[in-house]
Amino acid sequence: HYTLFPGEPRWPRNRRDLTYAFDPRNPLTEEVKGVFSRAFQRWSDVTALNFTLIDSFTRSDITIGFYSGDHGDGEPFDGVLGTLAHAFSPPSGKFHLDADENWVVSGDLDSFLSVTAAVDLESVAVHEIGHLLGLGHSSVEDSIMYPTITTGKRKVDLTNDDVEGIQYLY
Ligand code: TQI
Ligand code: ZN
Ligand code: ZN
Repeated sequence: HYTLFPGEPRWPRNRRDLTYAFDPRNPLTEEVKGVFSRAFQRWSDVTALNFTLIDSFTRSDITIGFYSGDHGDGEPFDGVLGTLAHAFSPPSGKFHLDADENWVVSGDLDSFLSVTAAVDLESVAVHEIGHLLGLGHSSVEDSIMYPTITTGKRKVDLTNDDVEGIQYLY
């Protein structure tokens, strides 16, 4: 079953349109930006929420960045594997990814075979966006919010449990 954070924090009901922006210190390809766009889409498909990419990193609701090691929030990243990413509960909007992971962005299964410790970016993004919106971890093994991911695997489809959790909140 899904869980929520203590106090059930969520984005206010009158904030259906949320914006996101990428840290300008991380120049990202259109391919990488497309992965995040698709990950947000999976949650907007099942709620009244809309997510729009804007240029201003300082004005956006959700801020996304790739960082190595200590990056100033007291939760340093740890190199390959271990912690992959973290996102904070509403209304923080902070979504940080470990720049040292071997991120796979293509969704192409062959790329997993040739990359050591490959981590599928879209799978992690869908999970972290769940946290950004207020979902904790789930006990349902196939759910996006289950707290285990297998390297070299892709898990991007919301399960009924994820949908029930997000529809409870929004
Ligand atoms: N990062 C953890 C996570 O996102 C951070 C974390 C631990 C956390 N406990 C939490 C966040 C409680 C919110 C609430 O779960 S991680 C997975 C998964 C990670 C883990 O890098 O370990 C995914 C990132 F679920 F597979 F374990 C992405 Cl998909
Ligand atoms: Zn961080
Ligand atoms: Zn998690």
